[in-house]
Amino acid sequence: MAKTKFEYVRQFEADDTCLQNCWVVVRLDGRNFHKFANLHDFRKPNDERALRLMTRCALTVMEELNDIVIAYGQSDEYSFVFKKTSNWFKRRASKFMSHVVSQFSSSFVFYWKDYFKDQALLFPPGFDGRVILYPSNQNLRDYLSWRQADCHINNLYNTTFWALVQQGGLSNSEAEEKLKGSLAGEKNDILFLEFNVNYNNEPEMYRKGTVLIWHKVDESIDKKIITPDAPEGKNVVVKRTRKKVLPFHVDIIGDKFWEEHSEILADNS
Ligand code: DGT
Ligand code: MG
Ligand code: MG
Ligand code: MG
Ligand code: MG
Repeated sequence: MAKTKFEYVRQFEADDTCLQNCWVVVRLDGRNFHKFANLHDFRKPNDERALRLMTRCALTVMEELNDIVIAYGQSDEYSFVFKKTSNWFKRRASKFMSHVVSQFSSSFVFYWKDYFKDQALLFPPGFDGRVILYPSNQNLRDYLSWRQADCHINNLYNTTFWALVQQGGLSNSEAEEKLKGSLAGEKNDILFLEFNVNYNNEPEMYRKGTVLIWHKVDESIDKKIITPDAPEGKNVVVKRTRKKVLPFHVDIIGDKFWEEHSEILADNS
């Protein structure tokens, strides 16, 4: 096609190619979810439906988009890690971010009723997104550790706060005052001594968040085949391995997870 005099406008597009050899992380976060959670009657401190819906959306993102090796989510956020060698959309940051956020957002609306049943979605939710590059495996691990530590700190606080309010009869501001400056051990003690709750027995999904990784799974499928001795066809069971995204609620701060899944950081796929 002949060039027009308008073509030059393309040169105004900024180059946002992500630096080579870096992990590309896209983190999204629900916009104003404090209000969203209240208006949609989210259970406190954790709404299982909301967390499972978030994970359903993240799973869709990993399956629909290319090159995501691991995702981690908690509260109203999810982080997606594209492999170092990804050349998807020529590594353009805006492509990574916009595809992740739009796929996630549309999935959130699409799958809402599977998790919230009769609870109507009252307005269209939004998510922000950002791209962060990490040049070393240690940087990436520290990033994910940071998010999981954030999950732990917030969840311990929220679990204690809502125990004081819902079971202890304190007002929100009284509970806030009581927890001001308290250490983790003190919150554990309040839960155990006042409410007979052992924090370590709280659901792992709440305490650890959710990690999504690819797993090889063996599948058996029924297939009709035609052979010389069965020209009309016969049913056989065919076994095959397939890669599938699976959720885990495990510690990703220590070495164990990374040793058991050493292929994630190897990035030679
Ligand atoms: P932002 O991200 O600056 O637009 O504002 P927010 O309000 O989304 O703040 P953020 O992302 O720092 O905090 C997440 C909010 O989402 C937090 O206020 C509580 C709410 N939320 C997330 N998960 C749950 C849940 O399972 N249950 C309830 N009740 N609330 C939740
Ligand atoms: Mg925020
Ligand atoms: Mg938010
Ligand atoms: Mg958040
Ligand atoms: Mg197009």
